[in-house]
Amino acid sequence: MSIQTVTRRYLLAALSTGPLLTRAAWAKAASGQAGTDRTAWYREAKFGMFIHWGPYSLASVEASWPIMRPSKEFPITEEQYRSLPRQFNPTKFDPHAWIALAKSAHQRYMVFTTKHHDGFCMFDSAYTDYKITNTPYKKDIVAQLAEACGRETMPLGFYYSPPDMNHPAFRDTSKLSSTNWNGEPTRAVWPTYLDYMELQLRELLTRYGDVVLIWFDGLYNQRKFDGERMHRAILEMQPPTLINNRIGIPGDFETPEQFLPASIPVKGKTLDFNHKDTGSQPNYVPAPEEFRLWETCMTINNTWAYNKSDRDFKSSQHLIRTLVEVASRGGNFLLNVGPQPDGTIQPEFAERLHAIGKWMDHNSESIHGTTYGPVQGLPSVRTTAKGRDVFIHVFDWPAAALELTAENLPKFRSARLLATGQSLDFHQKDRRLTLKLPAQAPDPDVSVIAMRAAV
Ligand code: FHN
Repeated sequence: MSIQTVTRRYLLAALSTGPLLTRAAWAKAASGQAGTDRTAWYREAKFGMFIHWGPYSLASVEASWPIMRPSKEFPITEEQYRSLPRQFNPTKFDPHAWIALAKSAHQRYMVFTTKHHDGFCMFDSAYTDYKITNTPYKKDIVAQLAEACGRETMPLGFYYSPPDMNHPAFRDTSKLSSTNWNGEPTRAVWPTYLDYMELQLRELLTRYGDVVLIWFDGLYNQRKFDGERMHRAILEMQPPTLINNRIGIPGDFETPEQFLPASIPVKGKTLDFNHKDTGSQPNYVPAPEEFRLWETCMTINNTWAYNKSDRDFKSSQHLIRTLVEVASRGGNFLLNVGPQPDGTIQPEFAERLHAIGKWMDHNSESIHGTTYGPVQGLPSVRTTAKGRDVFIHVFDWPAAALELTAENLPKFRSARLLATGQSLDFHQKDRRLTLKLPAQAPDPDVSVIAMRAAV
């Protein structure tokens, strides 16, 4: 499939929920010129759904870690964990329901766990018996999800774990995973495992339609997985496919996990995926060419997989404000759901996604297709930018007027409340902008003011 066609499909996906690209950008993309900018669809999408699902969901335990690092939190033996596929039969799995929920939240791409660290394949791989088609369910989950996403123009990416507790060339499987879960690359059989990885990536990129991104999760000492080889294989099959930074080479985007980088990521500065970024320059606004694409992934409670005991759900307001925080620093937000064993998504997750969607129904213009805003580091205001628009996101509504002082504010010619369209009076002198506001905040979670620059 040509890059132009692929680009058009992603753009159709974007247009499936309203006019999103400027006319010029659409013309450029539709002409295929944007095909040379592989990340255009991703920077437009901004908000995606992560999905962690597998037989582990039956036991309400985290994916894979209970056998890698046994803990009292998830008391299950490796034998019990590995027996779960024999009971896995998600008869209520409906990919269209997942897509509908993602679209209701204005999530514009999905990333699904095709194989987590445990090595269990949610697709019908020819290279292992440890897979979904060898369960009572018998059918290929990835195939059904890919078919539904293709039908509903929902861009679909694949999470793929290089660590694989099941493969005897990744580790000596005569021992418990807890003894060698980081893999044993010095064993003579290690190259066989790299061949296995490449073969499975070729399956994933030739059998299931357009794959918008590969989300590797290499954990530690990632260089052992020969990222260059895996990148070559992926891009040989689907050149537009984006690749993250978790197989030992930078790839297309950074992946801070469960946290926001304190400053806007810049090229040449790698974010350690699970250690807080100290933020060398917290309020620095980089030039566009300095900016490093990034995406933070987060759970709604604290578990990536389904866990009926984890009732520590983030509030809808917290999640909406996190989406704004991420967008205000130029990032994508990959918000995770862990479906229940039967394939349905628990009401607490659905409820929060619907609440985000309600907010996005009249504020998505300030998120989709935007980048970091010109004003950074203020206590209860965030900004995003798109073309000649600057969107001011107000967390705590002030009594009468909002005053912003910033070095690089453009000269504005108009101001309006995004939710109602109401025009606002404002005064701008030098670096100071003063906006006259109605007493009542238009939105209890985050109210957005759309400023249009003069040029
Ligand atoms: O170990 C995994 C974890 O289960 C989950 O998949 C997250 C998602 O990014 N990644 C790893 C932890 O960093």
